[in-house]
Amino acid sequence: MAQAENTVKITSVLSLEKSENFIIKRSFNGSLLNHNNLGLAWQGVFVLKCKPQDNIAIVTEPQFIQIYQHNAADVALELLQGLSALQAYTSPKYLYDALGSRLFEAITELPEYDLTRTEAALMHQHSKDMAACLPRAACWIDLGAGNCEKAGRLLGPMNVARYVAVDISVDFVRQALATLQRQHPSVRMAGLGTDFSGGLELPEALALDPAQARVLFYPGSSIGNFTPSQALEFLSSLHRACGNLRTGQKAVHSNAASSGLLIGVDLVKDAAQLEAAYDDALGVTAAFNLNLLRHINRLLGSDFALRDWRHLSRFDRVHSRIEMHLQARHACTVTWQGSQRSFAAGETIHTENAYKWTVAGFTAHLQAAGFAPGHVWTDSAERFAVFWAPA
Ligand code: AVI
Repeated sequence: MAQAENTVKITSVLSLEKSENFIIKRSFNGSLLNHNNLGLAWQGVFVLKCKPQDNIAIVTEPQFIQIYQHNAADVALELLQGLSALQAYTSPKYLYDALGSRLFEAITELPEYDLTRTEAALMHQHSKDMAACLPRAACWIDLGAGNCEKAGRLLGPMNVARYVAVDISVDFVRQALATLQRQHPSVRMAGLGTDFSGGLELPEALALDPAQARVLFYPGSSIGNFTPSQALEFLSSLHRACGNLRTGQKAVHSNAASSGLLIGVDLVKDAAQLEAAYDDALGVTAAFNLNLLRHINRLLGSDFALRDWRHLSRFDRVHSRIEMHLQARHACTVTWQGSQRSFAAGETIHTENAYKWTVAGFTAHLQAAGFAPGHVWTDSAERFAVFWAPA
């Protein structure tokens, strides 16, 4: 019996019925894949009859951990602080309710917004080169994973052994992770719901192996939505997350290449091109920005009228950033939770910054955060860069 368990080759299920003379008995939480790649959920002890030559996949279900808990009072306080400031502002995270996330996906399809496509092309074009720089059989930690599409394309080429999809809610990654798990049965997967915008903390519950190299994956130039000082703090937290969680020391890696950060960064370019990317002809970015007011109305019980506001985006060369604002079309008063604010015609709410970096500037920032010099890949027009920064 024990010998039988050890000798069965486990790859993918061809048939569960045809075999008679072989039995595997295991206790686990997981699924079996049938030949259509459909998972059958199993829990507890099961007995499976098959022959040694049968190909069988035993796939554990992804682990799901939810840390972030929505606290309505904290959210209201944060929003009220920003909306009451002399220059009203809101955190860009409030752009992403369910509709906002869909509108952002639509933005990535726009001809004016080539950031996502350029990054995907770079990853594809240089995947061999990247695989040579990055640690093999590593644990990939995908920050802002969403539909897990970007990392999903790299799991095979980069020989990923473990994959952790991080987003504010595990519900955002649940479906995608289940699908990915079926496609990559040998990769151990987890979904982590946490708000990492203030710095990444990896919980003990993940039981990460300190001896396994880690690749922190942060594509999409979301780092551009942090100010440079916030970005430095955030990158420093990522540098710490490359190390040993329990002792606070660097992990001991058996792999030749060490842990590090693989990050996509949008670069400074022509102002007209940048402004078009954040104010497209179809008005999708305008809808994305205006939708924030609906989200705030739900969170705060406020009465923003969308028709009173217009989308504004401009490139600020001094700060090297696109600024997105919502501008009052005329004088209006907005009320919330027993209070109110009047906005003069032309007054704005600052809703997002998207910093555009130079290769030299971002390299220096990575090093200030503790990363070692690594590698950078850019497209021929230097519109976008992917950095590999070893810890
Ligand atoms: C998510 N983030 C990188 C996007 C950006 O380009 O700053 C968000 C966005 N805002 C307007 N368009 C896209």
